[in-house]
Amino acid sequence: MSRLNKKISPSIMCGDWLNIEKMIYQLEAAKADWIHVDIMDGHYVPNITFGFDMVNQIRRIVDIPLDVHMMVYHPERFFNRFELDQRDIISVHYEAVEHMNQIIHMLKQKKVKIGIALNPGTDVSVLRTYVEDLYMVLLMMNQPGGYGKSMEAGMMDKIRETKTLINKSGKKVLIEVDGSVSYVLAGEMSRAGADIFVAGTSSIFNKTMDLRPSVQKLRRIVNHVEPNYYVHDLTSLKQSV
Ligand code: S6P
Ligand code: MG
Repeated sequence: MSRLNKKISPSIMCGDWLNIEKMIYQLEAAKADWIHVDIMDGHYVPNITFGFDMVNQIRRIVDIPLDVHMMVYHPERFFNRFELDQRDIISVHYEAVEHMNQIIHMLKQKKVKIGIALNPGTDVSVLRTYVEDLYMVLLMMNQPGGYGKSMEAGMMDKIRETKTLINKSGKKVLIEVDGSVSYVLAGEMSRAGADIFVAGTSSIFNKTMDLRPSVQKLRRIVNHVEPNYYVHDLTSLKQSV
């Protein structure tokens, strides 16, 4: 993937739930690449968000891919309820699934793109068995279930390890980072090997909610058109936190 092709996937759970339709159109107009939809079951994570009906309704009003992140035990129970197609990605959590091979088989039959999500504490080596079938690996930078949390220690190295594992496999698998993708950290995440950046309260869903310039700013940072504050510039770091 060329550096200029890095993608922004805004997480709508961080936006205005009472105006989701308006927000989706704003994100599309802001040239967001994907829409990230978090599905939570109240068991795998202590929170409840959207369900398949919401995903299907969003599918009907946009053309850009839906990036469906299932934080759900037994996600296979719901696959048939999603009206998704080959544009879209469904990611399931490695920790929440008993028979990953079966899940992968079902998602292939559904003809969607397949992602495996890992919690911060899950070792990237678990991906080796499945890398062949994956479109994407979703790396949580903090514990799933909420927003506005800090990045956990060791996550930049984890991105690098994932990139190495993928490179060794010879497969083209994308790396998505989710959680704490701030203007300060995103440049370094990108350098470490991340391809897709879930934009939440740490970046575009801030006080101003001015989505268009915020998506553009994050895009410039992950493509290194704007400087990487994390490493080089402590003055800018203070201004942009
Ligand atoms: C949380 C979920 C995420 C959040 C996002 C929040 O478990 O998977 O997609 O919406 O991580 O981002 P931020 O910038 O508030 O940390
Ligand atoms: Mg998510």
